[in-house]
Amino acid sequence: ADFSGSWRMKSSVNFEELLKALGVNVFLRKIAVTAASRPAVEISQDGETLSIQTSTSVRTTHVSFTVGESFSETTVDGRPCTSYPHWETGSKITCEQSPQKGEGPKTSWTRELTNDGKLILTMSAGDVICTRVYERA
Ligand code: R12
Repeated sequence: ADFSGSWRMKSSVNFEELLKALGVNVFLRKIAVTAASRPAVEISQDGETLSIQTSTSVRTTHVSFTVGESFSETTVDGRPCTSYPHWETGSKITCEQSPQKGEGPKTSWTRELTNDGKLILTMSAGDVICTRVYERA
C-alpha cells in the first residue's frame, strides 16, 4: 500500500470523546476539536518507512517511522509514548502505544488505505474509538 500524498479530512466521529477519555479538560477540548476539524495531512512513504505531518492551527506533529520498528511519538493529547507499528493487513498499519511515564488509558492508532482510495485513521483510548476518514486532496 502507498499512503503517500496530501490528504483532506472528510469525516470525524468521536474526536471529542477520545480527548475526554484521555482526561483533556473542556477548555482545551473545544480548542482542539475546532482546530482538528481542518487538518492538513501530508504523507510520504518509501517502502516500509512513512513520514506523516499533521498540521492544525494550534498543533503540528511530524512522525517518521518504519513499520516493524518501535519509535517515540506523542499521544494525541501530547504525552510522550513509545509506539510499535505493524502491518495488520497489507494495507493497514496498527500501532500500539505505551506511555513513557505515568499512567493513562491504553492508546493506539490504525491507518488503513481502502480499495476506493480513502485513508481511515482510528485513534483509541481505553474503549473509546475515534474514526477519521480522509480523501486525497
Ligand atoms: C493539549 C494541547 C493541545 C491539544 C490537546 C491537548 C490539541 C490537539 C490537536 C490534535 C489534532 C489531531 C489531529 C489528528 C489527525 C488533527 C489539535 C488535545 C494543543 O493539552 O487527524 O491525524 C496543548
